[in-house]
Amino acid sequence: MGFKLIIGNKNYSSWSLRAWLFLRESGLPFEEIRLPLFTDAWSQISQYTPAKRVPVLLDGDIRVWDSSAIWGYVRSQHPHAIGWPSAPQAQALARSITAEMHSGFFGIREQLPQNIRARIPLERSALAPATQQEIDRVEHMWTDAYDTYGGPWLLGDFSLADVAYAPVALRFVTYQIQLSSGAQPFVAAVQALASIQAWAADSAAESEVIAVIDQLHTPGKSA
Ligand SMILES: N[C@@H](CCC(=O)N[C@@H](CS)C(=O)NCC(=O)O)C(=O)O
Repeated sequence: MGFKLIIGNKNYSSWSLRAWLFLRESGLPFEEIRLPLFTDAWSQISQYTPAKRVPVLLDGDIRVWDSSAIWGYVRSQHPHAIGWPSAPQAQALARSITAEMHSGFFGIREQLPQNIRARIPLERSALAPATQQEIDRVEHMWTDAYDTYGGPWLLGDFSLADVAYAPVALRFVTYQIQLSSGAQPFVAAVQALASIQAWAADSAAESEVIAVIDQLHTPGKSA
């Protein structure tokens, strides 16, 4: 019996994308079950996880939720799935920045929510100071990683750090956040991935709209 992955809307669900991208880039087959957030179908989520969040991985009657738990569980069975660099220094950085994403960047999450098919140009100066600082942090992180490891991905070869930050790159595209030249190669690498292009095409074809996200930066409606 193969894996099944429960995901939310491709357009809006960044954590779903992280689990999906990991499985796709690992070359592991899986069936996709899409439960668009906050629709009638979404109520089925409680059948799959008491946490009521996506993504959830089903492996027969085993259920794993939370993107990082899904990576770890799958990697325990498929050691060649996308993982960490083996060199200690690179691995330390990859693990650290990935954990930083998993447990932080609340300003980016709140003010630049994933909305892959939209283009909503924003000036950095229009964002809260804390969000601007987070964007600066990401920009420096990506620049330093490329300076140190030389690309084509953050730590050289594609790793879980790239999976973690791919949705952030897509947010910068949505909101047309101008990045320094040192941080641009990561955005370009993410956009060039066939798996990301497939996910973006599916996002564009989705009919559901989460108005609070689409209208977040509409004058008079912003938070
Ligand atoms: N840390 C979790 C986050 C999961 C999460 O917040 N998922 C969002 C969609 S991207 C969700 O299910 N939201 C539903 C809700 O808030 O009710 C992970 O890594 O999987």
